[in-house]
Amino acid sequence: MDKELIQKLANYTHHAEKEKQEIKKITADLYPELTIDEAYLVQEELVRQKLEEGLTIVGPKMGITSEAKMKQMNVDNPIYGYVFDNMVVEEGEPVSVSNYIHPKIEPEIGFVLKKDLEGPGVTALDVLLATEYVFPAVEIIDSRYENFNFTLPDVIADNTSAAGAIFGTYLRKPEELELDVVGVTLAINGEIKSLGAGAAVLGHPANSVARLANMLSEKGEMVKAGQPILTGGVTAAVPISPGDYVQVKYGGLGDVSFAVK
Ligand code: 0L1
Ligand code: MG
Repeated sequence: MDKELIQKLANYTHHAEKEKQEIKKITADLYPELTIDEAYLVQEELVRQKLEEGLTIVGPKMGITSEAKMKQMNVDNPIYGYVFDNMVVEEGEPVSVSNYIHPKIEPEIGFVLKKDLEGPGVTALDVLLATEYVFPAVEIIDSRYENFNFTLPDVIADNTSAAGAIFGTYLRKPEELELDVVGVTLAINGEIKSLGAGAAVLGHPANSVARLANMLSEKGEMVKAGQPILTGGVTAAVPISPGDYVQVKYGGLGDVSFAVK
């Protein structure tokens, strides 16, 4: 795959994100043979373009972390992308649907490490020992592709649908709770829309951070201390609309609430 094509595909998803315009998936006809490795090259170029525009990376995010989603997409590995500074919504601020194409929200468990983690061979125990604190978070995903319809390479080239993040401020040491049995409910206007437990994330959210460290090691990178890490959806993603009031509760890990306008 030559540099020109990588740039063309990164421009394609990047432009759609900036213009909030739905696009056909890359594999529909632009480049049907896109592989996972090539898709990460496109993602790297997209990240490079964003950095060149003056944006900064806040932290990495994991996606496709539930067994159900992995089976549905017929893959063995989750995927990763990046949350940028312009995606962060401060807790308490409303989420404005007009900033997105067709946003959905996912409750997630976030980690902040006190030391860098470099794979290969990183385990969940290594992650827990390296963790400064865990926190509740909500990710806003907004695939740039029509109807959230994509293959795995497509979504990797679209920075794994990353569009927004609300980082809750209720911080806990990982030893203070069992993250696999943290129950999560997501209610909109008082009605429960989805629910789950931390174990939905690769059996335990620490496994997700370990997988991230091990995947990043394949390109000589590591998971860095101090960055918030989104480990993947604990429940199914739920669409949001103006007028919604969202309340997400995390057993033993606080809550995150916000209005949608
Ligand atoms: O964060 C996620 O799990 C989303 C990954 C991309 C899949 C999607 O957009 O549904
Ligand atoms: Mg997510």
